This record gives sequence, C-alpha cells and structure tokens, in this order.
Amino acid sequence: MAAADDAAVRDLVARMFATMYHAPGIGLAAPQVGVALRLAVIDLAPDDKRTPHVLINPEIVAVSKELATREEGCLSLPNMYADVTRPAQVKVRYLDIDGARREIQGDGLLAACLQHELDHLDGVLFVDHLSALKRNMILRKLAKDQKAKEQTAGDR
Ligand code: GNR
Ligand code: NI
Repeated sequence: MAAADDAAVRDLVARMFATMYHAPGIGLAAPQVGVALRLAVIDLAPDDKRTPHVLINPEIVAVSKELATREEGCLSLPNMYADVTRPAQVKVRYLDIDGARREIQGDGLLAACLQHELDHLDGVLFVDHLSALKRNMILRKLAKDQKAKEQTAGDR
C-alpha cells in the first residue's frame, strides 16, 4: 500500500478506537463510520488495561459446530438488544496494522464480537440473525425512538 494510504488508514484506525472507547463499545467496523473498507477494531479488555486489535481483511477460517446464544447490541442500532445464536468458537485470519498476517481464536464474548464485526463488513447486522418477528419489533422500536428524538430536537 502507498505511504499516503498507510497514513490515512492509521488515522482512520485512531479515530475508530476513539469512537469505540467513547461509546463505549467493544468493537467497531469501518462501514459503521461510513468507510467502505474491510477493517474493524476490537478491544474487550477493561479500560485500565486496553488491548486494541486492528483487523484488516479479516476472514473466518474455522467455526465450531457448537453454538452459543448471547445478548448483543450494536452502536448502529442504539439501545436495541437481542439474544443472537452463533458458532460458539471461531478462528479469524487477518492483517494487523503493520500488514503482518495474524490469527485470533476466540470463544464467549470474543467469538460473538468477531462474528458481529465481520458481519458489518458484509452489511449484516445482528437483527439479520433474528426471526422476522423479532427483527421487525426492534426496527419498529428504533423508528419510534428516532421519531421521539426528532420531536425533542424540534421542541428546542
Ligand atoms: O459494543 C458492542 N458490544 C457487543 C456485545 C455483544 C456482541 C457484539 C457486540 S459489538 C458492539 C459494538 C458494535 O456495534 N460493533 O459493531
Ligand atoms: Ni455493531
């Protein structure tokens, strides 16, 4: 990659971590900030021992047969939460910020977060894993919240 691209990507990554920590969230994908790159950042560690990971062109290379269900939320669907069932463990291959090939294997929250972020790169949101009934309930609630927010803004 060209040096200018490299600086632009580093700058994007820094802004994505700032946005994610501020939210606060444990992951953020480039498409969530309007950037069409296959890039995501994650950090599941507590604030006092941050462990940032930058995933460039990440690919799932293995998933467990075993499934796990946990509650997910998404910074792109504020205040919406639902139980999502996914493979319990995944292995992801990616390039780090220095272009080095890396692998991360995770279960629990890390497995859910990795799959959630990789989904974003393909335009998939956690609600797309729910039944149409549950998805519509959440999307209606989101529209209602949005309308209430616009109303409040109009009152000012
Ligand atoms: O902050 C987040 N928490 C979370 C919890 C369970 C499963 C996935 C996530 S990712 C989410 C931030 C986000 O929306 N990333 O795209
Ligand atoms: Ni999300």
